[in-house]
Amino acid sequence: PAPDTTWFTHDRFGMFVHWGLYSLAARHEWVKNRERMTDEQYQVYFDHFDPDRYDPVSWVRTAKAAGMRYVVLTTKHHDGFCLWDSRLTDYKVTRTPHGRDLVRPFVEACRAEGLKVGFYHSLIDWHHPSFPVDGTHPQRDDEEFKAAAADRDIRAYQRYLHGQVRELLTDYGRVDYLFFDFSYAGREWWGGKGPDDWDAPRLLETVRELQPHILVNDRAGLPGDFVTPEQYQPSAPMTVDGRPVLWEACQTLNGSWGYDRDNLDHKSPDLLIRMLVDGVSKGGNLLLNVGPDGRGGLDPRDTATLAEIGRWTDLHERS
Ligand code: FUL
Repeated sequence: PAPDTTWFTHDRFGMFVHWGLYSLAARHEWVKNRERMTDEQYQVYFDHFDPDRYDPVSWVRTAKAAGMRYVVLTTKHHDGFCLWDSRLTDYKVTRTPHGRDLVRPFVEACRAEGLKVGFYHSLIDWHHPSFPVDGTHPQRDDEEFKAAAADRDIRAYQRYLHGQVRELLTDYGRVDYLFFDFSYAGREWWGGKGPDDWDAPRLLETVRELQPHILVNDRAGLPGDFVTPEQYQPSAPMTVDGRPVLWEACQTLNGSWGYDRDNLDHKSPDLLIRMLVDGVSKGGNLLLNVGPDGRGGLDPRDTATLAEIGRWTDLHERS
């Protein structure tokens, strides 16, 4: 068995879902970093996490009606909060008031509707006690915090990261797609973490061993099955070292990935359809993001846009 790219180049259009504790703050998924929040300050979102409107079937049906054929959910974003019942941490949904795994019903909803299952998983972790403080970390300017964190050992974090990826790719049946996020070797002011820090070769080996058909992106810092331009549309088919590669542009609806209540910078359905068509004409996919709110509901502005896109794909799509 080898990575299965046939569905990916056929389906072309997927839904990205950024959802987690930051959705309660309702002002961008990097809120903990941007506002330099401490764990204690951020805890309020954990203590109140109880998404009573979580209905993954309706998410998936919304995606399907828009013409999307795969859905990618943030199992863990940079804040470290886990949407599944990981055995390796208490910083997870099953310890919040909600008390239930969110990943399983999501996977089941995708399967029931015939859509492919994707996981986004953050390599960066602002909560784990062994994750060395770098330029992305909310406490990057807190000298006392940094001194106390000086002996953090990334190898301990690696074990956690690899163990969690193993859980996700063992406990939920077939997973079609994995989006790691992210390496930034070379960007010194962010700390320059790269593939060595994640032990990326072994990580990718584990992924392929557990899910031989899976497609993995390039953001563990090693070549993957596809490349991931973020918030821009390439002007030509993409290549790496002169060779054509599969690519997928990920795009927001309003510039924020996580629910951002007061951000009104929405792209029009017309623009989004043009981006989809232009990307496909250059051999690429479009992964279009929604950020459900803290209660799990989709923003009506987003569902209206997706419905509009669906009217277009209904007319123009062929199987
Ligand atoms: C970025 C992340 O830092 C953003 O929060 C978002 O998840 C985007 C898709 O990838 O690198």
